[in-house]
Amino acid sequence: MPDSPEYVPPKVWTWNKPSGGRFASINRPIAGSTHDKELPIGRHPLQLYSLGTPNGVKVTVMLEELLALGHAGAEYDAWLIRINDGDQFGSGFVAVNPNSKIPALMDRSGPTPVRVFESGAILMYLAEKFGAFLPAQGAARAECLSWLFWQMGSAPYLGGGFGHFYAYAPIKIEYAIDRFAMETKRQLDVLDRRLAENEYLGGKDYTIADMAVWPWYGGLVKGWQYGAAEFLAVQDYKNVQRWADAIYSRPAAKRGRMVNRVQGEPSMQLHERHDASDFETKTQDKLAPAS
Ligand SMILES: N[C@@H](CCC(=O)N[C@@H](CS)C(=O)NCC(=O)O)C(=O)O
Repeated sequence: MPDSPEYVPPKVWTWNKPSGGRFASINRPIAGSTHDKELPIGRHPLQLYSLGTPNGVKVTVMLEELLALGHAGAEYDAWLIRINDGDQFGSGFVAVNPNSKIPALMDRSGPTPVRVFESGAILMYLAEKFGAFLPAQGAARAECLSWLFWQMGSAPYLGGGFGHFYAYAPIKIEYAIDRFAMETKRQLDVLDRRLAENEYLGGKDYTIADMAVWPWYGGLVKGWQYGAAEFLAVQDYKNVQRWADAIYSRPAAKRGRMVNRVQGEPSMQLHERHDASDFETKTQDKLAPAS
């Protein structure tokens, strides 16, 4: 457990006790692998190593959308990386993402495999590879990328800031919760104003910007994150609600949200995805009784 609010930091910080809280078992101050473990490789061109958190869902939504558009080259194997068990510190995973965080992608479609890490980089890579969900040039491309990078900079305040101190920290610190609730509500207002005048974040078209923002802020206003819907009065963000519902009504977004998901309704959990038919036959409600 951390010390009381009167804690006085020492001159030099040292890693001399567990940090407490939900992620105490995986938090550490050094990078690199902790153990040797090769990653599995499936039969498809794209190999995704991930978990169904908001950062992971961005990529599975994109892959399912690409497949729905008819891009057969976007067929993928989605392997489960259990971050609470430390899978992200295995040598194989670290070779794909030296930052030890999901999602991580290996594109094995060409003669030399290409690794891509960071969800924003993965979305851009896929959008450029398939020529989809990212305007090719000009103002529309600039707007899409602006919102994509807005997400990369903003979501850590929501997840690492608000979510951590409201839901996961071992003690409730009013200062921290106030600071990050304020910023989270400001961010929701930024989105709400944008979506009051535009159907999607980039403008009239659905793009990778929406796919990046939806799992975080769409999930928040739908009450899927941190049990904080009432606390943040998410019903007030009417345009964000409208946009979140519109994306959730897309079959590909629904499927993307199921992949590598390990909590919630068993019929919505597809731990690994290796074939389009897995959504019908391998969700946890179908597998669990047999296992
Ligand atoms: N900026 C990264 C963030 C990725 C990230 O934070 N992933 C989390 C899960 S949502 C993770 O793998 N955490 C494991 C750890 O911190 O050890 C991205 O967008 O890909």
